[in-house]
Amino acid sequence: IISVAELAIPLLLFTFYIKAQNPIIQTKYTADPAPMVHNDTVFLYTSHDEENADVFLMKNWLLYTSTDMVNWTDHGQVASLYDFKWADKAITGWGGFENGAWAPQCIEKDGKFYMYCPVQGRGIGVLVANSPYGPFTDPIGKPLIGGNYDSIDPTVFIDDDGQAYLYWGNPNLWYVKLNKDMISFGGDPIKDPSIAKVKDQPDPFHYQEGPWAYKRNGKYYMAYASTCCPEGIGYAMSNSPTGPWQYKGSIMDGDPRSSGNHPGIIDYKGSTYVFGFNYAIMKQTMSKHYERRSVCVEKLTFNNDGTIQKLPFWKV
Ligand code: FUB
Repeated sequence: IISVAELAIPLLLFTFYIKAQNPIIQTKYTADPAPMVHNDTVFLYTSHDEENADVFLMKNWLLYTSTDMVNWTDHGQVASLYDFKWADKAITGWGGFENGAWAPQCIEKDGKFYMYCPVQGRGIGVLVANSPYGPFTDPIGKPLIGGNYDSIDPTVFIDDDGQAYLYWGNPNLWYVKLNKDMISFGGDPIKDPSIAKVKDQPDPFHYQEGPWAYKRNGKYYMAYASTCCPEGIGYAMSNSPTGPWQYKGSIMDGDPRSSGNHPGIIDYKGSTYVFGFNYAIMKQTMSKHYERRSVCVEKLTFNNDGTIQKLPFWKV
């Protein structure tokens, strides 16, 4: 008969082995994780902070894959700013062209992969591919969402009835219902007031940017980079994908030494994971606004009423 101690040691070792070491990507600077589960594999699309930046230097989007949430295969660049011919290259400064490949998200529908990409300052574009690895091309040749709608940080969600929603924005949360083709919509974008910061009101969990739509047990969740700055990860819940959203609290507070954050949530092999980022491998002598970020991941635990248990922040 095996003793409890004999059982406990391999169990402990196994638990240690399967826990990812954060940051999970340490060979490049990555931010704005957008995980997608397809055919038992996690496809992790990220934005990419380059060296030599004063603030943001972001030209392309990267892809990593994993089947165990511990080992990640680097597939390199999956798309870039240069895939959008309409993106004006003449702009310089903070909004300069090569500072623009901000937070993307990719989703599968009917065997095609749609990647929504902000070109900071110019709008949100969409790319399409027949494979999650690409090659991705621009099917419409213009921004899907023009530049006048706080147009960064798209998140896309397809409900059980097949209706797709695109949300985005900083400092406001906007959304549209996408048409079946995933590359068009009717009417005007709608601004959601329900989780916006109320001017001059203390409110630690208000929506700032980086929305991520997610559904579990019939309840809709909107996770987002909350407060500013530092940004933690907050979340709100609703009975409908179009809100109104109700603040539920903080999944993770912001590390005081960091600046941003950006959630991505998936269910995979029986667990729910939240991705985000920290500044752990940026040189400690750099200020937090030298954006050299690193994607991290943690398991989420839900309470019986669907609310989420708070996690400690990823230390810088
Ligand atoms: O990575 C550039 C921007 O910083 C993202 O679009 C925001 O969500 C924040 O992470």
